[in-house]
Amino acid sequence: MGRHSLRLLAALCTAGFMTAPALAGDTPAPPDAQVYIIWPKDGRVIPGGKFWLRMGAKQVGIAPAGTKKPNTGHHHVIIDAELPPFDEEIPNNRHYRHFGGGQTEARIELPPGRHTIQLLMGDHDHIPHDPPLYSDRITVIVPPATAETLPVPRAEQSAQAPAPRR
Ligand SMILES: [Cu+2]
Repeated sequence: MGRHSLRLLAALCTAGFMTAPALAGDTPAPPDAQVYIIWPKDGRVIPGGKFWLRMGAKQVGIAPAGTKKPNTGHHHVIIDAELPPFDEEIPNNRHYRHFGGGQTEARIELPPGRHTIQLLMGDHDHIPHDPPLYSDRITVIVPPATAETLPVPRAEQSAQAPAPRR
């Protein structure tokens, strides 16, 4: 749903024309809670495309999936995709990754190109909170593979080559 239709819906609800649909899950978000990407920074160029994503949360605790504890949730990373519906379980595929173990950092590998990254917190059932807790969406750039970013650089290969016989 676009921003415009949301606004229209909000106006209609305020006017009392209809009942508000479920736009979020049933788990309340703690007041002033915040979810944010610590690293990488927006616009970062990442040669090789492999990096540790560092996930931050303020005023909300991290708990493994399945643990029903007030004011907690677990991280999800959304890669090259939109925010999902807020009143359903967060999808689980290559665009939506769950960190149900309560992880706050994760190894990510991206192919060359521009990619968007965003965090969304989910409750014990993987459903976003009310209101949903998500980070800004950032963009990272993975440059095309070069000699420097290949697994075994040329310099190292020649260093490993057998020494010439005397
Ligand atoms: Cu989840």
